Amino acid sequence: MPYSIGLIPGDGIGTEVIPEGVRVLEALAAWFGFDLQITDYPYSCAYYLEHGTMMPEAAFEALKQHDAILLGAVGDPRRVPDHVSLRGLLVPLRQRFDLYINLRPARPLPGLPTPLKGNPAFDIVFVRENSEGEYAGAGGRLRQGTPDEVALQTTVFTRKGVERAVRYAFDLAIKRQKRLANATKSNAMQYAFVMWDEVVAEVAREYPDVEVTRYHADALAAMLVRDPTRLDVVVASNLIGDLLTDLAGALQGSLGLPASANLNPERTYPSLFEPVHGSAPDIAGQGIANPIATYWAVGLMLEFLGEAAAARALMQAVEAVTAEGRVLTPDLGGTARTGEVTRAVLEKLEE
Ligand code: GGG
Repeated sequence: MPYSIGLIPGDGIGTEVIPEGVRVLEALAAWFGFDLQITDYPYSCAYYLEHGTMMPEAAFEALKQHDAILLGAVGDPRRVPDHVSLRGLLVPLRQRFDLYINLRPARPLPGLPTPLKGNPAFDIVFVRENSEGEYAGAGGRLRQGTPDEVALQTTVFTRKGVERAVRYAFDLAIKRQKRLANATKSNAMQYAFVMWDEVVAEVAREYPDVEVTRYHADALAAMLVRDPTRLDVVVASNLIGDLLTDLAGALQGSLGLPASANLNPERTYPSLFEPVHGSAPDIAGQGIANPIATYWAVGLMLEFLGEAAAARALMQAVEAVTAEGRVLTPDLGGTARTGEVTRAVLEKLEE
């Protein structure tokens, strides 16, 4: 049976990097002997401007039929407010398909300089709760546009929602260095994060071999910059995970590198894979977007689909290209164009 993949290139550089991801995916399918059935979806800000919605209700039913979804980027802030585009596409997909784990590996790639002194070899996986928390969408605005305006945005943690994310993080930590960092802000937010910390402490009793450290998220951000090698698996809420993983991406050397897997571990729904970066309107249309985050997203997708050998081969080829340092896009100090990086990776795959 072919793997059925739904593609949502989205906006800006999403439309430039997703075709590159498909090129490497198709090459890997030929080399590793699996079949693909790829369906393209137009959901984006351009679709919104034409139809008044980022994606129609029927799209959920159509996308549900796929084994996995590969998404580029969402956002065209000059034409559509960012909260309309993000909350009209990516966030509802995460919530409707119960993609409650957002998994983001962060490690520097060979040969690429990082902003950190001595280029330390950190290797972290972030587990971000992806279905509720600060992005639950609960809240409202009162007396809008008046001097007495009030805006409320409520963090929603359910015990079940926190526990399943935390348990996933422990299961991952036990397979790695057995160290789990729990990032909250429970000194300032005495309800939601205190319950989160309690759940972590309860689940920890089932994993006596995992060393758990509780951090305030601001202190963890400082530690990420000072000495990221001390971290192994980090578990965090939706907002805190979003912020920490962009910081970690910058520490890798460019936001053009990291990818994330939005997982429904039970496989009731298709999981969704994406580069961490956004639509980058400042460089869109120039053909210089870094496609590595998209290759990495393809690698995470292949691993999830059970094609671990293909995923490994892809990342080895990417790392061989970065180690040589000849074919790099401008965000990494090079002059290569997006398609040239794909050609270099395909050449490495052929070697
Ligand atoms: N690659 C998808 C994308 O456009 N991400 C931009 C973004 O703002 N993401 C926020 C999030 O991951 O919650």
